[in-house]
Amino acid sequence: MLTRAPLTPRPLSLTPGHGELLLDERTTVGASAPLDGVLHWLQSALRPPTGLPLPRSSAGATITLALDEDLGPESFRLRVTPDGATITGGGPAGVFWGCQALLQLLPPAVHRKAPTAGHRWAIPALQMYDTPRFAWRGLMLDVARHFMPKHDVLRIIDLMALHRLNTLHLHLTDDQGWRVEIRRYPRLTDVGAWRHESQVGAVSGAPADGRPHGGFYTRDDIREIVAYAGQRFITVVPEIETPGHVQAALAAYPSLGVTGAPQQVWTRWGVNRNILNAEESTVDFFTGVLDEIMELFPSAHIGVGGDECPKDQWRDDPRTRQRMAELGLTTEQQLQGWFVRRLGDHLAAAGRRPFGWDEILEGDLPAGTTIASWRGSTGAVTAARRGFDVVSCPDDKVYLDYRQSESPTEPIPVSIPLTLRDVYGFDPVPPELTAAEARHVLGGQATMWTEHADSPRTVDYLLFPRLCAVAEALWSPPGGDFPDFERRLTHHLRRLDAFGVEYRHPSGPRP
Ligand code: TNX
Repeated sequence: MLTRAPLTPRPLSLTPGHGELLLDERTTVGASAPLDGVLHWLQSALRPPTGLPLPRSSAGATITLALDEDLGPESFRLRVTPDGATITGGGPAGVFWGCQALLQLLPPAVHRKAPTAGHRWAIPALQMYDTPRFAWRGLMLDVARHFMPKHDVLRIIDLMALHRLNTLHLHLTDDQGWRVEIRRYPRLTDVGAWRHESQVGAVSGAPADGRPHGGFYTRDDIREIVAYAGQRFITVVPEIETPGHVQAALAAYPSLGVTGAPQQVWTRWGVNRNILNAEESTVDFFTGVLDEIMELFPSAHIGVGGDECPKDQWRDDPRTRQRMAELGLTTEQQLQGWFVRRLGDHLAAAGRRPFGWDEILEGDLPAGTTIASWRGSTGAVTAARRGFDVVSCPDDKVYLDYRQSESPTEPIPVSIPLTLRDVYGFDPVPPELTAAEARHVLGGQATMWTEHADSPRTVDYLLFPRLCAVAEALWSPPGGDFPDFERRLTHHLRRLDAFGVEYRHPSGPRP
């Protein structure tokens, strides 16, 4: 019976029972008040595909949601008998993840948006207990290189929920675009959100169509994304890149740059030499941006970027050299450290935690900073040993913009191959860490850079099914067995089919 509905991610403990629970016209749902939101979500998920009314009942409901504070906040117990189902979580998030497990026990058609023919809405009897290995189970989405319309971001959030991922790191700004409205600096989006395509298609093969590319999220778009994610127990962590990867901001406000020269939103990919100047006025500008960002995003963490910042312009600029002398700094690395520290202190003073790529370890950092470790695991090791929390996203394991096979016909052949099996082998904790150091590893995240993913369809192709493997690496205990994962995936792909995901088929790209 269980092989009919194998779960992804792999459950910690599951004991099959006898018989099944059949959902029908008489099925009711119930929960206590703190779980109203989860209950509404469950009704809104089950009603469209089943066509069942699923009314709320105050006592003796068929499906009951409950809390038990002895469990961890994201942990849950699921008990299904022919008479009913109970999902008990340590907190509302645990109940919600239990609901996701329940959905996976139903036929894949439960992921459709309207009723289709001939489904028995049966759930196999069982007892299950599950708890996530990591608190940060993330996906980083680069909406700067190619803008992702809000509707598609909401869809990605639903797909994250299905895989019990709980953190969406939005890379909102880069050389090629600024994607969030900032009221006090309207040119950031009036100018910085639009570019003329020139290098598009260099790898993906898509022809540039000559139209400007762009878009951005208004403040209400962001509020909607944050609230929609919140209803699914997903935290949205924003990132504003500094002091490199800023050409879109320089196009809007050239005086933020070292040279002050007019710029266009960048139309190439790669590492850009144009970086921010280290003036007090630039710190003020970005603390102002971060103030508006903090108004919109309630997340504990706020990203300040920090990766790939070539220091040539600082080295060659007499004013910057003078500034360094005033600040008593001798290297450009220290100057980057000074800049990141100023923004980090501003965030910390507001009760938030700075979050940046592992390059920021080259400078002095406020306590409570969290590091996204991307250059292999060296950043994770250094950060954990220095007492900083870490989110592991090593490029050789979870960079889902990288090509999915060695095949010469593999579409979007970026960088080194990262096969499903490679990704499945991801462990966020580098083996050289002691148990005490490893406690700094909050978890991990897949990264979806979009230089060569110019549409949501291409993002689907690159994310799936590799994101399913990442999700399991972040939720389930270590030591998963790839052939077992592949077997479960065969079934899981039917869920993705019903959902409408254009994944890469594990046997290879289809003709
Ligand atoms: C490096 S990873 C970058 C990104 C690129 C990515 C492409 C990181 C922090 N910086 O700007 O999009 O490589 O794979």
